Amino acid sequence: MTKGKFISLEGGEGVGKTTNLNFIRESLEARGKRVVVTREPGGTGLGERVRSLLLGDEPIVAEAELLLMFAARAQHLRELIVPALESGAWVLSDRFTDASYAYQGGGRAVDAAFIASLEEHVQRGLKPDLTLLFDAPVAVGMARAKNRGGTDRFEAEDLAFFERVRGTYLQLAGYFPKRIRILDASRPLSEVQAEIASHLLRLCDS
Ligand code: Z5A
Repeated sequence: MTKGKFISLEGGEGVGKTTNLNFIRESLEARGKRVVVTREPGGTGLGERVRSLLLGDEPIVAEAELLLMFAARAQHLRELIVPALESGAWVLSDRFTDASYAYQGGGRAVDAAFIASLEEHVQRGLKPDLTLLFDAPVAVGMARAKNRGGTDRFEAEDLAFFERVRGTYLQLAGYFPKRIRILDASRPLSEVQAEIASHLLRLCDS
């Protein structure tokens, strides 16, 4: 039984997850919540090392990529997420398992049943209380990300890959409409943040 709440931020590249993470942290802290901010892949010493492998240049086959994501996630859950939730903190994660369905499942065509079995064994029923899905046309996210410079192994993928990722995220939101809230991230930041605030208010009051 956990005491804190678990929020994940999802979406394609450049849609504003990292930008809004700070806004969410400040909003929750203003309401007296203790907040732990983390990310996937990453969040622990091991997870950050796995992240370097995953974002590096070395070719990685799709199944190995998925297993590395879940290896980092297993460590992340036991070392950071579960203890933080049990201590009453709110955990904000820049990406979580929906990204595995979207990128490895949708993007790289790994069987969703394989992902679901890893999810079941690694998470033992733990899922985010709220997932904010930042959605924007792929070209919008790509243009924003380009301004930042540098290209990792995922960012080197083509438009069709990111269209499949986006399509899978939207499909997941259709399957889990209570947990996953779609935000139109192509709007000005102030409008996106007003909508985030209303979702947070609802979660704080629940
Ligand atoms: N991955 C995976 O394959 N499987 C998994 O299971 C997991 C992850 C967990 C690392 O993710 C990679 O791991 C990711 C998927 C894979 N690869 N990709 N692509 P990451 O989250 O670290 O990297 P990212 O997705 O590339 O994040 P990002 O490009 O940094 O995007 P972002 O955080 O969503 O965007 P941002 O940095 O907040 O914003 C980008 C720019 O847009 C910035 O200049 C902002 O000021 C600007 N911005 C943001 N919002 C707005 C609005 N509303 N208007 C105008 N400008 C805005």
